[in-house]
Amino acid sequence: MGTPSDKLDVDSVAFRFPDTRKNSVARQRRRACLRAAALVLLALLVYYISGLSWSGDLPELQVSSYRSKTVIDRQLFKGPLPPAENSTACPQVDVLFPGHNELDSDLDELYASSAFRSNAYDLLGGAIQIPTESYDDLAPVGQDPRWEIFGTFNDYIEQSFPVLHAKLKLTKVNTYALVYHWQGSNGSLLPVLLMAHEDVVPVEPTTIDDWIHPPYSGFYDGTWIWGRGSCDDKSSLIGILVAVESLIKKGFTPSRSVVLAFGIDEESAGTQGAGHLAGYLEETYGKDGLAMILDEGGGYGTPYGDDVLFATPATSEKGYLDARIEVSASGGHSSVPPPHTAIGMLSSMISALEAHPHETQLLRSGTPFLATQCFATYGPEYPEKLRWLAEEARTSDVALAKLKTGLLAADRRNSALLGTTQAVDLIQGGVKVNALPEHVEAIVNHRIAEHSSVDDVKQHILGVLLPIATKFNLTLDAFGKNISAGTGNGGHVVLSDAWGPGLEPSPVTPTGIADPFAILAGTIKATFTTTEGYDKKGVIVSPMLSLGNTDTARYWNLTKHIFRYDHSGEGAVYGDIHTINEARLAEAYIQQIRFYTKFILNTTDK
Ligand SMILES: *[C@@H]1O[C@H](CO)[C@@H](O)[C@H](O)[C@H]1NC(C)=O
Ligand SMILES: *[C@@H]1O[C@H](CO)[C@@H](O)[C@H](O)[C@H]1NC(C)=O
Ligand SMILES: *[C@@H]1O[C@H](CO)[C@@H](O)[C@H](O)[C@H]1NC(C)=O
Ligand SMILES: *[C@@H]1O[C@H](CO)[C@@H](O)[C@H](O)[C@H]1NC(C)=O
Ligand SMILES: *[C@@H]1O[C@H](CO)[C@@H](O)[C@H](O)[C@H]1NC(C)=O
Ligand SMILES: CC(=O)N[C@H]1CO[C@H](CO)[C@@H](O)[C@@H]1O
Ligand SMILES: [Zn+2]
Repeated sequence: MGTPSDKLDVDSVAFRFPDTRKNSVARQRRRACLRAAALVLLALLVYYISGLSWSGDLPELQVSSYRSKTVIDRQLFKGPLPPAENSTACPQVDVLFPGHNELDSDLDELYASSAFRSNAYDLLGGAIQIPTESYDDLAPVGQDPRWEIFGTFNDYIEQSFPVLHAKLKLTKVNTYALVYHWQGSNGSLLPVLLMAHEDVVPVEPTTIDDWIHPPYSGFYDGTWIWGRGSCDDKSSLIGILVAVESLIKKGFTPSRSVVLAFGIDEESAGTQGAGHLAGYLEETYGKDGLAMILDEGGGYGTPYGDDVLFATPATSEKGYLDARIEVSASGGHSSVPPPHTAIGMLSSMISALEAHPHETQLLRSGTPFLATQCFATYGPEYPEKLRWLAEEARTSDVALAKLKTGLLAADRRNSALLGTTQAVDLIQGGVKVNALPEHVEAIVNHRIAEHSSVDDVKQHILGVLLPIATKFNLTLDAFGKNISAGTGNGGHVVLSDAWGPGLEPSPVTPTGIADPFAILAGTIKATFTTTEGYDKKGVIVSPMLSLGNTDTARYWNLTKHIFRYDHSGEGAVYGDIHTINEARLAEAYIQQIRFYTKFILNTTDK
């Protein structure tokens, strides 16, 4: 991570998925709102279907009828499994209802009451009214007056949750980041950490008139709660606080401690919030000192037919590297040019990189493979050929290779899940039309695949550029090492980290049936199946790879069990996050509160 321009926010992933976001307002109102993270995670899958042009030498298959129980263990392929059937390809857990059943149902009853709801809407609306905007060029806390609004926000939080503030210990980290500690009764259990961020993406002033209700109104119109932060991420932050406050009012004491940590610059550099919180949390709780972490991230949707919900917590995140390529050459008058100027040489390098994209891989041990297994096993409208291949690919290397080809052919955007991406996003060079350029540079943005590493990416770049440096007689400094390349009479090329060291792909959170992942999965299922109006055939919880990063990128030392999940999905957001008309479906926000409540109960009950 590093400079302010270095956006690693999961919400900033530059992808757009046109088929899931056709932009008529009417349509947005009907469906809408995946959080961007949910979008990134889920919409890719929709692409597995759309535009599927791949055809291989496969038997013709009939479109799905659920295969019967007796032939679950394969032999003959017969379409998707019903969600109630367990499988080895995508093992599912049962719904997990909190042990304190009465408390949970009491709270569900409370959350259904209109008094509770209107109070909860007010609390979120009030939080939205405080514009805690996150700027890329913010100087550190204390040096930039634009941070002061976070003090107002924190005062608001303290006034709004008196019961919580009487019970939990609050520590302010770097002035505005907040850590709450709720002491558990059993000191030998590791605490659980719930995260959210206080900051929001700034509202572009010229777009204010395009908002149906003003961006900092927090207005509740009877269905939606309007404004910047209503979805990303104040509904999570306030939702967590409402859940905790409600549990305390019911007299609940957790067995393990519950820690809440709220960053202040997730939407920009992350250095002032999570950057300080990481150190504080590690000092306080120790390395691997937490049982698990829950932060914003993937959501839920029905990408493969309306009757099966897929919830996709991100259990791993891609890495990140911005690589700078600088070419220096002798200047001079452009009337007597060499055959290649520095710009020409840099152009050759860029062309070569684009001609050699990073290799995609579909590994059986990887998260994209696990997710593919879940969609193929349970998605009613998953493409039949891919479903067949996914099943065969569990044991056959030939089928695995064909599955990879099939996924990539279904949509080129799937390559972002299966490989490191590169994008030449910045270029600079030349000052005058009659002067040979002496110094030119480009910056290449990389999102690093789960199976790869920062070092792999550097090696790849070096491998592609070395022959070119040699050909042009350039000396080569590759990421701090002088590599023997050309004679140097052509000039010099330097490869380096553009802003600071890259970020490795995250550790992969274990997702076994006995891991904390199962508690999350069971909690998600319990929340859905007890939601009023729930009418699905079932809920499948699948691990997922996130293409972007959240504040958790700084928290790897605290636990192996990191989950990035918002209990939010189709229909929960009006417009879109990070743009105009961000609004949270009030009902969906109540469901978030229900989810956080059950999550705390299921992770901290005796
Ligand atoms: C599903 O199968 C796994 C083993 O593959 C098992 O551990 C788990 O308990 C099963 N889940 C249910 C709901 O039976
Ligand atoms: C605290 O938790 C540990 C570990 O699960 C357990 O062995 C112990 O019995 C618990 N103590 C109490 C007082 O519940
Ligand atoms: C590289 O340098 C050699 C002499 O050292 C010269 O013959 C050759 O033309 C140069 N190549 C380029 C591309 O400038
Ligand atoms: C590489 O060589 C150049 C000159 O050829 C020198 O300026 C630079 O310091 C060297 N870098 C390293 C890392 O040795
Ligand atoms: C994690 O631990 C390592 C080794 O103790 C330390 O060098 C690193 O700074 C820690 N990472 C963070 C983000 O605090
Ligand atoms: C980890 C934990 O304490 N989970 C609780 C969640 O709810 C289940 C089902 O009632 C309890 O058995 C667990 O104790
Ligand atoms: Zn966010």
